[in-house]
Amino acid sequence: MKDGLNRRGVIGLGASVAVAAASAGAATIDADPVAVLSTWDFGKAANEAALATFRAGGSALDAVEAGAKVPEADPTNHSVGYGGYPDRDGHVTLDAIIMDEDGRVGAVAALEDVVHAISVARLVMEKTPHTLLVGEGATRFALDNGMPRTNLLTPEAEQAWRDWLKTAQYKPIANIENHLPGPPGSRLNHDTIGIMARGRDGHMAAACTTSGMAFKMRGRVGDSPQSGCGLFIEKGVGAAASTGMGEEVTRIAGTARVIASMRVGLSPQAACREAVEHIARLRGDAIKGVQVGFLALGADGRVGAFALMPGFTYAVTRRSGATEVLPSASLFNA
Ligand code: SD4
Repeated sequence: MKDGLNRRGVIGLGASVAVAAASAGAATIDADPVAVLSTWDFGKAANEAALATFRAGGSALDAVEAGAKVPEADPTNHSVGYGGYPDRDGHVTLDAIIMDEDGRVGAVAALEDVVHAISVARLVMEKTPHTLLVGEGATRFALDNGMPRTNLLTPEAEQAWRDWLKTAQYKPIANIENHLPGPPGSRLNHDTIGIMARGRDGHMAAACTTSGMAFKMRGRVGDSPQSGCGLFIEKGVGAAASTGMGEEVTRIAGTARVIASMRVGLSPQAACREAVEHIARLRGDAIKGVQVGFLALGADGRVGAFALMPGFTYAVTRRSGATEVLPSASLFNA
């Protein structure tokens, strides 16, 4: 086994939480199946919006879009939508993707001046022959389709950027998000939302939206809007999303890997763990202190979650409306 896996050891928390997560997933198969699953504790509010959309007769696509719009509109969430931390030049740029199990995909990257990147991604999916629009073209497309122009840089986010500039010397800094307030992987550091929904008919859709890494280089795009990296879905298999340091996920096409493992029979939990272990083996000391988390929902309703570091949480909402926020198991202690 390469250094990466041994260096800090597999943590005790992992086993108990893994069992909890696995049993949570197993319990969902019968009476009260999982309807919505999303990353982080703030996923709870997103899940509730998604479930309300289901109950109003919306599709799985409608549900994940409605869910993703909740953190996008929240100015206190500094890694999604309005209020997101800007790039190192002071521009808030958004990445988002939406997809369903029938191969429909739409995404935007480096979108500016529009709050609901996920809705622009859906417009890309529904109104263009393309899967991804970036930058100025994405913004122009959004405005042409009636999305309102909004300054996404809140005074609070601008102040955080100005404070960062005082010491950053404008240099790209590896793992910048892990130097923000709060422990690595906490709500302050990694707020990307990946959300997956499964309708009564079993039809699945998924969405992911983020402002990406705080104070990133201008033009940087992470894993989130790239199919098979930040999000992936396959009919009859399930859906997977990632959060954390996008470069580490993109490097291995992380969610495509999780789904590939599930396709050959791994549980969502084992598949998420396998992808995290692969990153650790591949990257060794290069991922020291870095957070990456995978979350997966099987077509049978089972749930899996696994992260490099402690601190990753996820929200599970069942058809009845019962919601739990659970800690993910992790590979390392800290
Ligand atoms: C990215 N994975 O842009 C996203 C954002 C995130 O912690 O989750 N940051 O790399």
